[in-house]
Amino acid sequence: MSYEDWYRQDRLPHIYCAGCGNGTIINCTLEAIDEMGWKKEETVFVSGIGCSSRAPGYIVTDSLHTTHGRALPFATGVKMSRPEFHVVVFTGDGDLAAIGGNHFIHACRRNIDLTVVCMNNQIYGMTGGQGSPTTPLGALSTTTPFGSAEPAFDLCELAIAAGANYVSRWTSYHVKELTKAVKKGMETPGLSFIEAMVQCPTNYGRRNKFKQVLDQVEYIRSHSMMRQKYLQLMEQGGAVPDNTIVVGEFINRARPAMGVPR
Ligand SMILES: Cc1ncc(C[n+]2csc(CCOP(=O)(O)OP(=O)(O)O)c2C)c(N)n1
Repeated sequence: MSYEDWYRQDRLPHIYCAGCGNGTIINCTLEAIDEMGWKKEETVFVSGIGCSSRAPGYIVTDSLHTTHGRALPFATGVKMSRPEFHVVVFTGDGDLAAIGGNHFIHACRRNIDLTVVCMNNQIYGMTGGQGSPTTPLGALSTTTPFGSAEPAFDLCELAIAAGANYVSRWTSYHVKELTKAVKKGMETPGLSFIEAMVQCPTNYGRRNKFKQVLDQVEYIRSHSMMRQKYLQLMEQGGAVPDNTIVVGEFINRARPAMGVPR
């Protein structure tokens, strides 16, 4: 596929910092859409506010760049009024799980037929690096200058508990796996949640002693553990290293969904 066909050339250059992982996630999502054979005029992107939420503005389809935390209510409106449309939500960890947390659990509960891609950089990127609900224990941010004292939300487990039909987590390192997961999410009726861990060199990396972009990508890679292996270890009563990123498919089920085209 040609990415040029999907990007609004007149909106370039984009706002992302050098080394940002968001572009990788957007490309993987567009690749999955291309493999699905979705037409541009049938596909709508919806986002909230944040660096990650800027993504729809660079794509040629119709899109909604909405208010902070409200991507899912807007996406719900689009899907319920036009179920034949394919609706993809781009969001960030702050947008989805802090100000938008309530909307997230209820969209999963209703199991609305949406594909939700969360670029989790573990920080508020756009506003200069405040801690978010996914900032790891001990991590530095402008609001946690001595290291975050709070445990981080596990967004995938949250989506499962709330009722989403498809849930997986990958990272900006796992390009092929992530593309496949997004596609599988698109194929699954109901709410599909795909969490993509991304590096944020400017606001997370610099503060947390990743001197180079690649250092952070390598950290993400080396801390990733397949879910099967993780579950096995847990069953045996074993321990996993701190800040392990559990990756893979978490659930693929067929709870009754809303907004599925007849
Ligand atoms: C109602 C409201 N509160 C606060 C803000 C300020 N604000 C803009 S983006 C953002 C955080 C975004 O974080 P995240 O969703 O993780 O996205 P990122 O920029 O890291 O991709 C905040 C708090 C806002 N725009 N609107």
